[in-house]
Amino acid sequence: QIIADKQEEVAQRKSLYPVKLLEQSTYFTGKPVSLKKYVQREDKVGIIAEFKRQSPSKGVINGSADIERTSIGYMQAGASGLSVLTDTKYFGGKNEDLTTARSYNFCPILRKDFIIDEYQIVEAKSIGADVILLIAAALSPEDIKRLGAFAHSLGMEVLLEVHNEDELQRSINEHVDLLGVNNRNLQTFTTDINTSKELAEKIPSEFVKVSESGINDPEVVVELMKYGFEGFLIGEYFMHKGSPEKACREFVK
Ligand code: IGP
Repeated sequence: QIIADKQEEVAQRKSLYPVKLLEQSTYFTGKPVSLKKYVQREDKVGIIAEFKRQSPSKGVINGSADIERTSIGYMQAGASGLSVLTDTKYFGGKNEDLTTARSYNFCPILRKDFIIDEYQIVEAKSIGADVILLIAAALSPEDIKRLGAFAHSLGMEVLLEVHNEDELQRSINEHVDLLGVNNRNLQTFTTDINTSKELAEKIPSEFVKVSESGINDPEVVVELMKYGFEGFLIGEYFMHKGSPEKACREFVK
């Protein structure tokens, strides 16, 4: 259903904001910042801090959070990058959130959305994103390769998200930069860190490993680093706190 909604949304946006228009954005001609490089910095734990107001599984997490304050706070806390939800229907996000985050921060920004069409990649760049997410569970291997190649042609990086070995084996290709293991089971919405641990050794070493979802303890990050993970995508745990920045700081140091 999410994908059907996206198709409709993309069709509407295409006619409202044609590619020619998006290409005129000053961000469109800019050079993206590398998330790969940022999470691999020696002196910091690679936290990718997510701005998420709500989710289908948890409902409202933080309805009053402010993107300007939160994104600046995350970066001051030492995060390696930002992840900004731009899906409105399921996650209460918007493109303007990402553009606001961009205007206040020099850091890699991941556009967190359900990408199914090249148009959304042009749009991602035009609103100031550096990295796109491709979800193996929602795309064919051919789509992943085609969309990844297109993102690379714009100088952007690609984070491929997988949940299991089958998705991993069939979906990886040379247009992927970071490999994210989502610890959240899409059927039950429960999270299990063992998903990351089990898949770690199956991920070819040329990809930067990222563990996503359900991370709520700095000890877990220390544990996952032993399995070769360099990036940690954390949303809910930070967002449900009064001070997402303070929570983030505890993970970076
Ligand atoms: C963050 P959490 O449990 O820390 O809030 O998870 C992130 O991994 C999660 O928001 C996410 C997501 C997604 C959201 C992972 N993959 C795909 C939307 C679409």
